[in-house]
Amino acid sequence: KTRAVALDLTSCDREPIHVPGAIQPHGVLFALGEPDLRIVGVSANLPALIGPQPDAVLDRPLGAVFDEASIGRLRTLLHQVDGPAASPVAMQRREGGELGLDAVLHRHDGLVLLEFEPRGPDSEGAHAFFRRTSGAIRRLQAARTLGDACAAAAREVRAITGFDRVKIYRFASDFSGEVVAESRHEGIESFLGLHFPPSDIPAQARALYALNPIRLIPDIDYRPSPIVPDRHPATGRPLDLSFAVLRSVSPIHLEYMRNMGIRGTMSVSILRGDRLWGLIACHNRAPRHIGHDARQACEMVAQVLAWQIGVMEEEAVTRHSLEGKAIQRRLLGDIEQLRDHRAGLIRNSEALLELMGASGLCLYGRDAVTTIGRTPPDAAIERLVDWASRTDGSELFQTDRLSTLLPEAAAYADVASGVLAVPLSRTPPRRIMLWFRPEVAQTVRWGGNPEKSVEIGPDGDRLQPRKSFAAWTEESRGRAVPWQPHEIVAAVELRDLVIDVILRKAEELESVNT
Ligand code: BLA
Repeated sequence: KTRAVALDLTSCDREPIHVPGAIQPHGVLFALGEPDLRIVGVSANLPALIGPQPDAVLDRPLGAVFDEASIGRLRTLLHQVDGPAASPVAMQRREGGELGLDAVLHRHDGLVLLEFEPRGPDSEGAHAFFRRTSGAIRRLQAARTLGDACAAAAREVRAITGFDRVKIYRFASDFSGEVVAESRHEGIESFLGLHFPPSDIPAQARALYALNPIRLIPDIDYRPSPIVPDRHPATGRPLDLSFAVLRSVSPIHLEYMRNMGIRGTMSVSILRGDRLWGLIACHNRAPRHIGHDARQACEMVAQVLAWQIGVMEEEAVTRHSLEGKAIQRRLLGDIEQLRDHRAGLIRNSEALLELMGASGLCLYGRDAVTTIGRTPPDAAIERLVDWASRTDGSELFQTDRLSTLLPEAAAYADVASGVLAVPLSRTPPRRIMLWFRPEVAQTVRWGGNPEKSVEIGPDGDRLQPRKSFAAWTEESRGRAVPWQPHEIVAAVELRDLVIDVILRKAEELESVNT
């Protein structure tokens, strides 16, 4: 093994995956200083793929290895790009000629990183590339729902890459995730609908994937090739490979894939702005390398999908708001007809709960407590209101894990782990509208087969999906689905409507009395 790793879940977040000191050996990495393109670091497998020994080229200009025309092309590209270059540069050796490798480059941390990798069988020239990607994008854009769009993206990425199984993996707010769409070879098991705990893709990996949208592990059984020397000439620190396509990946993750029976993987980030919405995660039972062109095509599919997700999420919010308005109109009509806002709310209770994604509602007032759906017992509501008014008097109050704030709420976590409390009056005596959400169902289907005993590899038992899932289930006790901004807006609108009705009633009473 390349290094010892501590065997607890918390250390997962701390493995510095961007400075592994090594690359995957299917390619060669050069670290170059500017402006003279001096070789300040190179991977130890240089002789196997390109020629000279590392010692023979270190501290010499790149021209010691490649011909003048190649260096010229590289310099032109460097003038044009700041981050990663969009297309490979053709490089020829001074001796030995054509390489049959693609060379991609990017600038990062004051160095140029030049990476050689096998030319994909899919290298195809601009024309074919655009025909293929524009076809994929057209089919993707025909999707009408989020589910269709995800399914189409999975199909297109599988068609482009030939992976056995392509999944759209969506992160929840706690960074656990669910496979929401899948395209697969019939011979490989389905992951559709399965959930995975947050620890399977730890925080630093998610942060890196938000910056660098694609990674590739052609063969998880590779032996890392170290970079010599692994030292930034200016800072003395290990080389930052955040944006390198050849970056050697976490041995923990390799073990995880081994336990899953997978040999080759690729994943592409689905980014909404700078937030990681999900991943297109690809698996292969046999090793598989994907060339530069095909990777770019997959990145484009991910970008179009992200754009569609944005449009569809906005549409869903608009739809929600229109539904909210319709329910308000109905509610107002009913209140007028019944001459009682409580009776009006009760008559519309099902639609209201659905609109709010809540399972219970309580209208708490000094003279009456009305409950709809599933709510905590009256005495508990009494104490809850008392507590909420003390902590957060006149303002709207919301939580998706009540029992961490009010320990006694653990007793009714199954009906009210989430609470959204909207005061109807600013001063005592209190009137307050409380929406409740249950604990997230513990019935999600998780990604580990409880019947099958999982192999324990050299990195220990934490890589059993079942164990990490059990930890997550424990962790998610007492937690509800968080309240979304548009749901909070809907609750405030309903509050305003009810206040209006109450005020009008009070005025009517006053005018009768005077
Ligand atoms: C990385 N974990 C990953 C990646 C994926 C997953 C997609 C990105 C790398 C890749 O493309 O292969 C997880 N893959 C999944 C999941 C599915 C899938 C959930 O297909 C479901 C369909 N992993 C663990 C545990 C730890 C861990 C317990 O299970 C830590 C203790 C670590 N996973 C881990 C690390 C990385 C990772 C460190 C980063 C690998 C890297 O980029 O170097």
